[in-house]
Amino acid sequence: MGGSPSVQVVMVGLEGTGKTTLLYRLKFGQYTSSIPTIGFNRETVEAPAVEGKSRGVSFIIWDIGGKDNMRPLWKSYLRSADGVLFVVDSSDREGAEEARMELTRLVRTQNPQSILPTLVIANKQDLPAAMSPQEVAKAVGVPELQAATHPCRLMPACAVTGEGLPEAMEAMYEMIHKWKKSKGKNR
Ligand SMILES: Nc1nc2c(ncn2[C@@H]2O[C@H](COP(=O)(O)OP(=O)(O)O)[C@@H](O)[C@H]2O)c(=O)[nH]1
Ligand SMILES: [Mg+2]
Repeated sequence: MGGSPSVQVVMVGLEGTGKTTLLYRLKFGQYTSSIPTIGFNRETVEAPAVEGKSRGVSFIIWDIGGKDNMRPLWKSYLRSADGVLFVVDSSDREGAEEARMELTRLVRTQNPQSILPTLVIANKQDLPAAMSPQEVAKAVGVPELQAATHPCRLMPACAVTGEGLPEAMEAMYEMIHKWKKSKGKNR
């Protein structure tokens, strides 16, 4: 086919963590107010440049609603995906346990031979009550997944200002690239 590389990612997480805000921040380069997602949004976005350098990668991002009745569907979206973005509200200490359970479930329901690379985004880092990236990682069980050798990392961000998103998308791309190489895939 040629042209610039394109990867598909599924974005999930509890409701109100900022997924749709993040999607439109990437799409339009500015804050766009959103309404709660019913069903899903799908957009193709160019990866933002990191330190002025663009890789020219495009992401097809599926933003799946986080209401409990949508969660059983998360898994079905994984089939055509190359990676998962799991968005967490860093200021929501009470929701962290539920996020940990959903993240663990999402990883564990996949075939152990082909668990998709998962990037946890510790969003809303701008809020004074936000946990540090290290605290979020611990709260949602990232160290446990890494200890089980699942491809999982965490990056901090603020979807409203876009801070951290270029680095987060770069990390997601690197994880996918590495994963595809290890699986001998070049889709
Ligand atoms: N302070 C702050 N608010 C955010 C951030 N990202 C999203 N929000 C707000 O969180 C609320 C839920 O966002 P939304 O994108 O609809 O969440 P979704 O349910 O995960 O799609 C909205 O009021 C957003 O403006 C962020 O990084 N910082
Ligand atoms: Mg939404």
